Amino acid sequence: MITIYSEDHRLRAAKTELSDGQLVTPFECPERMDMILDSLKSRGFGDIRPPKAHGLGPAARVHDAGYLRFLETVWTEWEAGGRAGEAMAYTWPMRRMTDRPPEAIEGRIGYYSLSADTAISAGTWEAAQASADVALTAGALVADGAPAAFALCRPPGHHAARDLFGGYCFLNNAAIAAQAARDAGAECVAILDVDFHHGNGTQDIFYDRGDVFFASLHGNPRDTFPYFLGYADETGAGAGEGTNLNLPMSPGTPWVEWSAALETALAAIDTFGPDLLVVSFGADTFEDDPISFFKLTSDDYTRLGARLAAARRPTLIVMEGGYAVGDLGTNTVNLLEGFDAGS
Ligand code: 7XA
Ligand code: ZN
Repeated sequence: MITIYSEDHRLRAAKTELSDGQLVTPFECPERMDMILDSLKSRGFGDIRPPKAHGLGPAARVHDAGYLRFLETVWTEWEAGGRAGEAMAYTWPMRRMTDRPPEAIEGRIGYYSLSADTAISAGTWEAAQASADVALTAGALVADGAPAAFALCRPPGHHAARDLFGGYCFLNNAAIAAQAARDAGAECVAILDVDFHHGNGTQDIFYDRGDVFFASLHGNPRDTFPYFLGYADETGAGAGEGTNLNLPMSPGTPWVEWSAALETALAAIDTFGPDLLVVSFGADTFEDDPISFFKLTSDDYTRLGARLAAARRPTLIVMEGGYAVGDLGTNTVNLLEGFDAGS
């Protein structure tokens, strides 16, 4: 399987994350990619290619124009105010408040964010654009006939909504690639999100559309991030009614239970009959992940890869989360190896 990867991810190098009431070194760090690259090269997945630049057109198909302008300028505006720290949100439009983007950057950063964990620093915007290019370039390979491709995206994307960043995400790479596939002629696309966290951004973008099916296996939002979306009763709206499937699970969920939910999702996707399957893949379902609570083992990722291959659809695998950095390469390449073996 070919991997698309950009060194520009290193431009995303925030120093701070608000976690457990402290400013810590971000879990979503550049070393994650180094571990995956090492494993790819040592295990026979050395066909690693750079992305092509696509400009902002494809991102503008799923993201709000004001939001994209905000991402482009937030760091410059923040820094121009003489602030010593990284750009962080600390106030949000809440119940019974106005829905208007303020002029001041302290307000606008809250308007366009869903959480306080994700600090913005120099280079974040450039890295986010490169990450979307990675997904688009890998998607183009599949559109051109490759049975599958791996988009080694960083920063991740599935929490990024039409006009919100957070959860380490800025541009929704999977959604941008899915929309690009639609624009290139795919009649319908399914996105299967197997990251530990609910893909609230992807759900938000496609919730009222009948041409993109979204299925997500994730930690129950009553117990974990993103808390305010991802419940089983969110099934889609309008033309999208019935095209959103949430399968939330409890702390301690092991493969036997998780894989039963996977079968449910794949059966629904099969009924939908997409031309393309986009897999939002996070290895934070791993038993030793520091911020998650499922119990998948390294061998389970091989099983997952084989099962995805058995779906027999053109498949774009898009990297999302995974923070057990020492095991991340093994787990990710296990998935790819399982997929190739099952193809
Ligand atoms: O898939 N999403 C992630 O892996 C990032 C989740 C961020 C959670 C932050 C909680 N403090
Ligand atoms: Zn995650």
